[in-house]
Formats: sequence, structure tokens, C-alpha cells
Amino acid sequence: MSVQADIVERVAFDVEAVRRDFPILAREVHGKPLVFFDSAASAQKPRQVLEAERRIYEHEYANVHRGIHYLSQICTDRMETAREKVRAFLNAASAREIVFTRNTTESINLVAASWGRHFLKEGDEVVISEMEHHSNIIPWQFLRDEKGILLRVAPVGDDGEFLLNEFAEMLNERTRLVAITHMSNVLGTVVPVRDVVRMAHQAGAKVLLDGAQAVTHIPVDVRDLDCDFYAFSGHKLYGPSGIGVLYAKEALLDAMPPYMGGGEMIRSVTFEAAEWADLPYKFEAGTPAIAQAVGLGAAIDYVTGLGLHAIGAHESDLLAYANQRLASIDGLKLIGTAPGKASVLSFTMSCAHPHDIGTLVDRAGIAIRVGHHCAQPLMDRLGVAATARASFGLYNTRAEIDVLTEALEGVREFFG
Ligand code: C6P
Repeated sequence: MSVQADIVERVAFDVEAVRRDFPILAREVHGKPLVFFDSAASAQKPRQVLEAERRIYEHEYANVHRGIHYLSQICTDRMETAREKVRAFLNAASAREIVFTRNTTESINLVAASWGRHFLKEGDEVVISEMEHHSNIIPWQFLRDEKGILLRVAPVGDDGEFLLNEFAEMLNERTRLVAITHMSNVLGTVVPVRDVVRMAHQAGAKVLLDGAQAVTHIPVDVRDLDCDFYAFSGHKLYGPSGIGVLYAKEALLDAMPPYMGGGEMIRSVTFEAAEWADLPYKFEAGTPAIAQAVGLGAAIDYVTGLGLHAIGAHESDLLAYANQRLASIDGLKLIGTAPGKASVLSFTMSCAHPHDIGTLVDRAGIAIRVGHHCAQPLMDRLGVAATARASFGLYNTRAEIDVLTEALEGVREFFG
């Protein structure tokens, strides 16, 4: 982006106007204004997304790709327009490379079950990292148990940094896939994925990036990154739940067998055999999440309208401010302080268990997440059972961080 466009975006970012787009932010919780710091789990939805879904159900709804009747054709058109928006959002070469799934979890499972089961064999190696979410661990464990592949785990540093040199040492001629998060949901660490892709490709391996967290904070260009697979969920990107995306290079999707069988994914069927539909429908068996796909398209319009750079700058400001405010609280330890991290803030407090922290701040109307965040191996690595996590979205403010700071002071006083 040009410097001038960047400045225009920053100037245009008006958080109070943004907040008015999110009806839920006007509500109270336990008699206090809602402070929503749990967007990394699932983000709230702007009016534009709610209206897009409502319009479909009220005026246009029918099944897609099947009917020649008017509504079916409109809905098919809406859904394919949404696919095109995802394509443009990721800068994929073709809409044939955009597969709609339910979420990131299903996108990764699709790659493991289709590409992995078909192309990996005993002794092949898959590299993941210590900071993976369970959804980028378990599918590879399934394959390890089924096919005898070796799962190798790249380490993170004590501050949560991705250790590129140690990662490089894990690559060898048996490495067939590197499956790595683009951004950690616990630490906020942003992985240097461009380097990861380059190094993995030099070793002859494919690369899958788990973009569940990154996609809401960082502009993603899959062609520039040159990754082979990219997975994300609609619900973290201010879109509906029930819709996710798998981007994959067309040649890979062409070579991969279908993931699930049923309607929509076939060209012709007899009792003896079947032929598969064209991409991406080969991987979209059954009636898809139609209104949710359209809602995702509206969410993409919304975030690109604000500008990912402007959103990232706003969230970086919140993160810096929160770091400074929380540092003043006695006994509070930040977990994950890697340079360049993005907007999730995990912490522990010496006086209280994370679940107690979560319960007490909830009484002040503040939603944070506590627990292992579906990253138990990372918790083991860090030597903690759980953390409290505040995650910031485009609608959060410095004033809300003040409310959190005050509530955490209250936790410290309560537990002494
Ligand atoms: N993390 C969190 O609170 P799904 O559930 O399929 O939409 O996303 C799974 C997933 C995969 N990778 C990463 C890096 C993630 O953060 C998540 C979801 C949520 O951190 C819910 S556990």
C-alpha cells in the first residue's frame, strides 16, 4: 500500500463510528457496559453482516447450484460473489482455489484427510510448532497413527518467539509438509511465514498456514506468500459462524481426492462409479452454508472498507497501551512478548487462578477468555496450566483497557 493510502486509512479510522456498527456493544452485562475482549475466540458482527444474512433469509433464500428457478439462481449468484470476495481478499489466482468449509478446523482436516492421506507415506515428516492450536495438531496425529508419518515440533522461545533457525534444522529431504500457525492465539506471536514458506519449499515441502487469528489483523496475500494452503474461519473475521475457507493452489486441489462424498461434489454417478465436479465444488459435498457465505462476503467488505492496515494500526495502539497499563499491576505476568506480536494479551497473576480472574472481571462486564485456549502442549511448554487472555478487535478502545486495568487491580485487592 502507498504511504498516502495508509495515511488516509489511519485518519479515516473512527472507532466510535465503528462501534455504532456493532449493536451488541450497546448492551450491558451484570449492569455494566459490555467490554468485549474475547474476539480471538469469536468476534462480534457488524450490522452490515447481520443485514446481509437477514436479506437472504427474508427475500432470496433457496438452495444453490441446483435449481433453475429465480431464487436458486439469485442465491447461487450471491454465494459465488462471496467466493470472489474471498478470492480478492486473499489475492488468490482463481475462485476455483477457494473452498468453503465450516471453519479453520474443517479446512485443516480436509487437507490432512485428502492430501495427507493420499500423498503421505510411512516415514514422511510433517513439521508443526509448539504454539499450534489443537486443530493443527490432532489431524496430523490421526495421520501419524494411520500412516506412520513422523510429526516434528518446531520450538518457540521463552518469550513466545518462533525460532527460525531451530525450525530450519528440522527440515530435511523427508519433510513433506510444514503446517504452522500464522499467528498464535495464545501468545500473539506473528510467525515469519514468508521465511517459513521459502525454507520449506527449498526443502521440497508444501506449506499449510493456519490463518484463524492472523487474517483479522494482517493483510494476507497468498500469492505473495506462495503458501500452498491457507485456512481461516468466518466467525473471527466479524462474519457468521458455520463458514470457513480453505485456500489451496489449484494444481494441488486438482490432484487431491474428494474429502466427503454426496451431492454437489459430483458430475455424474452410477452405482458402479462417479466423476467429480469441477473445483472447488469437488470439495463441497452437501448443501453449503449459503447465508453464512454471503455474510462472510459482507464481513470482508466491512474490514476491507476500514482497511486492514488501519485496523492493524488501531489494534497495535491498543496492545501497546494495554502492555503499559497491565505492567503496573503487581504480580501480573505477561505470557508472550515476542517482538512484532499482534493483539492478544495472555497473562497470569500470582494472587489468583485464571478462572478466578475471569469470573471476577466478568462481574465488571468484561469478557475475557481463560484456560488452555485449545493449546495444551503450549501450556506445557510454558509451564502454566492456564492463562487469562484479553484479545482486542477493531471495536475496542483505550477506555475499555482502563476498565480492565481497574478490574484487575480489584482482583489483586480481593485475593490480597
Ligand atoms: N481459536 C480461541 O479462543 P475454529 O474453531 O475452527 O473456527 O478455529 C480453530 C482455530 C485454529 N487455529 C487457531 C490459531 C485458532 O485460534 C483457532 C480458534 C479460538 O483461541 C477458539 S479455541
